[in-house]
Amino acid sequence: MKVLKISAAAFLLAAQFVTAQFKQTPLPYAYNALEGSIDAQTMEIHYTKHAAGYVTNLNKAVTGTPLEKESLEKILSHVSKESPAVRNNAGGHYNHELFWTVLTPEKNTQPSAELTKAINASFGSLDALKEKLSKAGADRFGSGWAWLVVTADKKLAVTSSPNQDNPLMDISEVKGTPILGIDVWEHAYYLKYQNKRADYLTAFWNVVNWKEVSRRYEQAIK
Ligand code: MN3
Repeated sequence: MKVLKISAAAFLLAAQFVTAQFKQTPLPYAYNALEGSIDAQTMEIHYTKHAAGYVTNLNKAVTGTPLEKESLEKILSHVSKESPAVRNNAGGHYNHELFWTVLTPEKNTQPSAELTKAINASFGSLDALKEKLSKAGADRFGSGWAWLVVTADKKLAVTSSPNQDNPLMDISEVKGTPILGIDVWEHAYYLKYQNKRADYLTAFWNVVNWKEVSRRYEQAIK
C-alpha cells in the first residue's frame, strides 16, 4: 500500500514535469530589495502575475507540439512561423527571465573593462549609452522593451521592440543577443510612477546589475 502511494506521487510529479516544461527562475532578491527605484508591490505583481502568466500560457501553447522539446532561444529564432500565443509568451518568458537578472539591490555596480571599452567605442560614454537606452524606452509607443544587444558582428547596438518581441526573434528589425533589457510596459512602473515613464527610466539606472550585463556581454562576444 505504501509502495503504491509513493508510485502515485512519483507519477503525479512526473506528469507535472512533462506538462510544465518552462519555469520561472526564483527572483534573486526580495520583492522590496529595489525600493526607492522599483517598489515592492510592483515587483511582486510583476513577477507572480505578469511574468508567471507568460510561463503558464507558453506551456499551454507548446504542450503536445514539437516546440516542447526546443529551447526558448530556438523557438524565438523561428517565431515568425508560430502562433501569436507562442510569439507573445515565449518572448514574455525570455524577456522577464533576463530582466530580473539585470536588476540588483547592490549599489554602484560597474561595467567590466571589456564592456566599458565597447561602450565607449560605440556610444562615446556610459552616460551617452544610458541616454540612448532611456530615449529608446521613452519613444517606444505603447508596450514594449528597450534593448542593448550584441549584433552578429560583435558590435553593441541599442534598439526597442513592441509587446514581448525581442532581438532574438527572426521578425526583429535589429537582431542580436540582448545583454540588457528595460521593460517599459505600464505594469513595470505604473503603481509608483503612473504616467511618468521617464521618471521610471531615470530610476532604473540606480538598480542595474552591470556585473550581469558584463557577464552576458562576454558570453555574447565569445
Ligand atoms: Mn513585464
